[in-house]
Amino acid sequence: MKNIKSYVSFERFRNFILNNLDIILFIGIMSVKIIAYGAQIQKQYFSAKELYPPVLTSILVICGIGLMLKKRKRVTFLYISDIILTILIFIDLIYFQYFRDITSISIIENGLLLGPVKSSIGSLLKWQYFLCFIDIILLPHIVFKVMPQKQNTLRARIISSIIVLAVGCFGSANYIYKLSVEQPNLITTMYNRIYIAEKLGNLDFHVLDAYNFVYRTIQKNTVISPQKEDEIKNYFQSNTPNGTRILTGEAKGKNLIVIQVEALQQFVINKTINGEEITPNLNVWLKKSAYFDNYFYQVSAGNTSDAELITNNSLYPASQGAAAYLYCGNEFNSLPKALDKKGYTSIALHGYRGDFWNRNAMNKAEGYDTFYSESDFNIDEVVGMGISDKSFLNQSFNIISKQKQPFFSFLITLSSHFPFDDVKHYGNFDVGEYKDTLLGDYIKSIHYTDEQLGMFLKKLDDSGMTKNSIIVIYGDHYAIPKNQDKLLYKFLNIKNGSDLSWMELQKVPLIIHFPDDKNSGVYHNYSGQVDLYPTLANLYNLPSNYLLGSDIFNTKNELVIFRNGSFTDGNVFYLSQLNKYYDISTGKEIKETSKLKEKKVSAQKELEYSDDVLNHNLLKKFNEEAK
Ligand code: GP9
Ligand code: MN
Repeated sequence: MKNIKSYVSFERFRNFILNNLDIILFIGIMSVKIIAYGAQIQKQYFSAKELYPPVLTSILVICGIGLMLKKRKRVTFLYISDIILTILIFIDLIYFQYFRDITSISIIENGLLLGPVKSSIGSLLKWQYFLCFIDIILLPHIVFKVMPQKQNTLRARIISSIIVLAVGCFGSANYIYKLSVEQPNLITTMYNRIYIAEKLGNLDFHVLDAYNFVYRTIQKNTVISPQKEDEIKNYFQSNTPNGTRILTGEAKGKNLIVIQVEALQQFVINKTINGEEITPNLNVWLKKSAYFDNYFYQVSAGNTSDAELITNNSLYPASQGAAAYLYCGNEFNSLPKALDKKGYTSIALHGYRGDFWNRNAMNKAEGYDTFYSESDFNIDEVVGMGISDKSFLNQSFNIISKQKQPFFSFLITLSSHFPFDDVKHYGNFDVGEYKDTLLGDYIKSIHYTDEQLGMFLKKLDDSGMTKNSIIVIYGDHYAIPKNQDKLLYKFLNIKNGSDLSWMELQKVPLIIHFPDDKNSGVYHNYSGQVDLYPTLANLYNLPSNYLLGSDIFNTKNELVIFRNGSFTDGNVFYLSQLNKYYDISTGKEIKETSKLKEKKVSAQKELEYSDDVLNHNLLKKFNEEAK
């Protein structure tokens, strides 16, 4: 009894606290700082109870490393860690004030951190932020003086370190895993950085960011031989059209207005439900336009941002992660840059956060003169994820009509974003038996967007802008996920839906409108997003020497290649996940022929070249060599 008493005695407790004062203070202080940062960035939705567990486990990892060291070294290690992390939190706080985003290595790499912030740093500082440095001043006076110098044995150090490290590492891994299940692709693509910091704390965010940076650096630093470079250059050359073509220079001097519509799939076009057209406005508009009804989206993990990348550069998205995040430091031969050489000003407009999908950085890298994002719009009406398409398109029209001509404007809509559940704002469109299903909600949302597009197009018409502009409308990617395939097959009356039928449904409409409704008609050739830039390059007479797609007015059924290696030539569909070929007209599987194998290999080659271009920033090299 006496032994137990002395074991839990105050003396022992006091000694334990004193012996581990550095660890205890480090946990306490870092917890307060990281949680305080979380509260700053989340405000309304902040919950310390939710944020604390992942924050604690990440702090424990640092403590676990410290516990391995001898007392004095441990104290110094924790003190230096405190200084580094405090500076990081301080920078994150200031950066957030300005960009509503978190600092990351790619941002520092691209110099985006210092540019605009530097000039207004004074106004971004709040005196409270300096409070986070108080402990750094006070700690040396307390810890070094109070802590006894008695050393723990090596065994005790190793055991305590392993236990704390294990709790920290497994705990952190568990929270990261949970987030990756809740938001697939978030961790690998980092498309919503601030959300990661909100859920895991900024310490974990910076660890993940560093991991992605290392992965990316390794990929970039695999050496590429001069022969391979030449091979890629020759490939581009062979893909550059020569000889006479139709419609060359047809759009010379005309404005270019491109509208990338969120989740606009092909199947809703010219389709009715309960006798009502889903997209009545687009249906009228496409009769006056060149309408491509076999146009596929080619996005990968980067989703919307991939559609932007493919369309603006005629390159494929990254094999892993989001290209907009991974390659924003690259040089691009983008559409805005090519038009700039013809005297165009280019603007990008999107009513959501400028940091989302790294657009602040990517739009700059692609040469847009101005990017109008959420903070430039008056968010006077919200539908779904953010500003309503109605308000966005109205305000965009005002911005566009003030532009000096000729201009290129690239608009991205938002209201028809998954999960399409803001039904009360989509209007009263009757979807009958599909009410309260994902498909029914989507149809309602896209009907709403169609109405807004109709009004926008009318404004362009009334203002006379259609007379001197090329107007391009296309969908960015799918709306209906694979787990809803049965419902979609039922709606479209597809019996025995197969992998092939699903792939055939991954089309988005492409509508190109010319002044005076020229070149209108339905074009059935198979094509994809990678082909839009080469098509516009021909219309505007722009160089097209480093583009991977082809001009769809002048080619027929070139290979449409998907990121996973699947492809189609309009007759046959190769599905890489099954390694099988299908005849599109019969739906039957067919045997691989040497011709088909050749196509399969060339699809893989094209993807590989695109990866090489991005990983090794080859366009910069090619451009320099061409000077
Ligand atoms: C947000 C919007 C949505 O800015 O572009 O992106 P998504 O989730 O569709 O990739
Ligand atoms: Mn999208």
